[in-house]
Amino acid sequence: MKRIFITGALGQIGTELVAKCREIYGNDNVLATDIREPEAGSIVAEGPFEILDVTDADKMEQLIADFKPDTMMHMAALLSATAEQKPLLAWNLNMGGLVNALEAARKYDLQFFTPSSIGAFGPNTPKKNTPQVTIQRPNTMYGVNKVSGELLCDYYFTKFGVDTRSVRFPGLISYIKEPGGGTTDYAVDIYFQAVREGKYTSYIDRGTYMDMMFMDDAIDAIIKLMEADGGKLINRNAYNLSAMSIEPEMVKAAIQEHDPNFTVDYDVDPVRQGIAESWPDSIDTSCARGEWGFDPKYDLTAMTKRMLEGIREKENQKA
Ligand code: VAH
Repeated sequence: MKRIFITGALGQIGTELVAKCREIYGNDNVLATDIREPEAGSIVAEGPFEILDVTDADKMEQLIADFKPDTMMHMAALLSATAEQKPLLAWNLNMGGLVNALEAARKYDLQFFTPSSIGAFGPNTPKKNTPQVTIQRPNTMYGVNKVSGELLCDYYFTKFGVDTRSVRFPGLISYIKEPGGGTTDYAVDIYFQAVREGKYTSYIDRGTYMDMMFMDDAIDAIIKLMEADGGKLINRNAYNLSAMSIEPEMVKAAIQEHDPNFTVDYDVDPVRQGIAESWPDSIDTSCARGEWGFDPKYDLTAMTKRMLEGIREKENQKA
């Protein structure tokens, strides 16, 4: 992997993935693309950038022909809550964009990464220590997109020899770029509100466990997977990844270690609560650990410290 083409570069993962790839592979070896211009001062704006709607196959292939990458990281997608509000838009963007990206990878012989999600599991998937290979019958459009995407990546690998690689991300927690439209976003919002307001109203109920991971561990995992020996990858369609299984009261307690007066109350959103309850409580990551050395560094305590420090620094810069 030396020269990388990234879609969805302005998203929660894309923003930090672009920065990390430019740090490792060189600023000019990473072409960031997204459907809108980056904001002035954005990390993404510090290197090559092009406007791209991933449903426009011709534009995608024209940019690839010009930039000549060896790797595609396809990050553009609508997240779970938005996808449930606009299911047909989600299907067209999430699946139309993925097919275009896989076709481009096939035609230009690109190594390929796109994320799946714990959202690829459904209500009848085993909830605790969810296996790498198990029942996948999600009841959300996002989940249907993610299962379809895993199968499509498998197909392009077996049928066309495209070096497709993927992971099932848990909720990802970051202070660099606030997410939008996800179910796990409460676990990001709670930190921002702790710093800004000293209190938080959670739309996910107490006791609702979901897998989560600090963004630094997610970005490191993508790089490690893409640099791994492909001959050793058995579950390349999508590796279970997670660093912790947490629920809102646990996050509250971790924040209270820093701010004892921080409070949380609940105003549960039935749609996002329903999505969260259809997902596993905790997933098994032994395949990722065994096949390519996945090894997250941040637990809830370390993540909370980093989040509060990072948000305070951002808020002070605004002041
Ligand atoms: C979402 N953050 O909430 C995403 C993710 C596992 C959750 O896919 O939709």
